[in-house]
Amino acid sequence: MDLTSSLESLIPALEASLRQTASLDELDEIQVAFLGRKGSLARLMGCLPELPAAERPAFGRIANTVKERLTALVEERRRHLVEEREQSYLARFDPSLPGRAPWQGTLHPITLVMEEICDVFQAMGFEVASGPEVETDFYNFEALNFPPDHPARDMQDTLFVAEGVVLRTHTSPIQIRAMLERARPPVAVIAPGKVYRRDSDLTHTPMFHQIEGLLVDTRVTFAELRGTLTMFARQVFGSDVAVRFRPSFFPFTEPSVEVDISCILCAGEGQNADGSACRVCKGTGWLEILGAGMVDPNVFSAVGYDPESCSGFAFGLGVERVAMLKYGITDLRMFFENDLRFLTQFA
Ligand code: 2NL
Repeated sequence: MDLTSSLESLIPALEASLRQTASLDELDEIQVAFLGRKGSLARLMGCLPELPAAERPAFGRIANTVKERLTALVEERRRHLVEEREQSYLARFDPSLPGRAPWQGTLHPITLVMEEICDVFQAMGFEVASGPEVETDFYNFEALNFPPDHPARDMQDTLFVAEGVVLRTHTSPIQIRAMLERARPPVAVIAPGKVYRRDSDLTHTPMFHQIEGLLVDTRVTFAELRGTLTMFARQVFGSDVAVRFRPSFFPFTEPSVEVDISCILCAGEGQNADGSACRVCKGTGWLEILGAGMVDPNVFSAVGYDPESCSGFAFGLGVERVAMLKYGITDLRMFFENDLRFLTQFA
């Protein structure tokens, strides 16, 4: 067989091969065998120099025509096989099957409790404020009437960023800023946020959440403090809880109180039906939920308010503690382990 016939015979040879090609992988192999750099066509073209010079142009033309034909045959087969693959996929695909619902996250229980508490105070007319987590000594301590040698200012208790710069240890600085932003009372703000302390054990984490509140006007009395915080406690823990106020001390309030509610597990009884001590209140019948007090005159002076003509109350609570009491959670670490089996229960 001469070279030209050999060239032309590639066409029926490829056609025969393609008829037996069932997959795209096989097709790739056949394409290489016929049209590849070392394939049949290339091998025959390699014989060109053996031909007499006069026959070479004609041979070249035929070779090109054969190449085009071979390429067209491969591509036609490829289209067919791709189409077949899609058809078989569609045959297996059931469009009537229900869709897979995308995974949807839930709000963290701390976020939920924080929002709930803010809602209660917003309904009473308080405005939600926020501020930086990195604070200066002035906003975190000095304006709040902490004496220079107060233990909270110690490296032992506070996380320092630089000399005179701290991670806020409470959200009070937000309220100091709120007062400075307003030339005069009234001020009614609620300050939720993350706070930081140099503390880490079973019942303390270096970061936790706090909500503070502040009401300043010309004649705010302790009666407003009692009424406001009693309303708050009943809305968050139930309308039947009893509330009591015990004397306490904070540098930034005078007088200061700690606020307890009757135990939500034993209803203030202090014991279970069988007479054993209640595990939530440890037998006391009371749960501490808040610290509060009348704003110390020195705090008003620090923000340029006249302590003679204005008065106010303030309070602070730990969100993790309130969330634990509200939901009966006994292990603080639950909030920080990010176990979805725990977190998704509060949605
Ligand atoms: C607690 C006690 C409290 C305040 C926070 C406050 C803020 C300003 C002025 C005066 Cl700007 N007081 N905040 C007052 C009393 C208690 O927190 O046990 N927190 C977890």
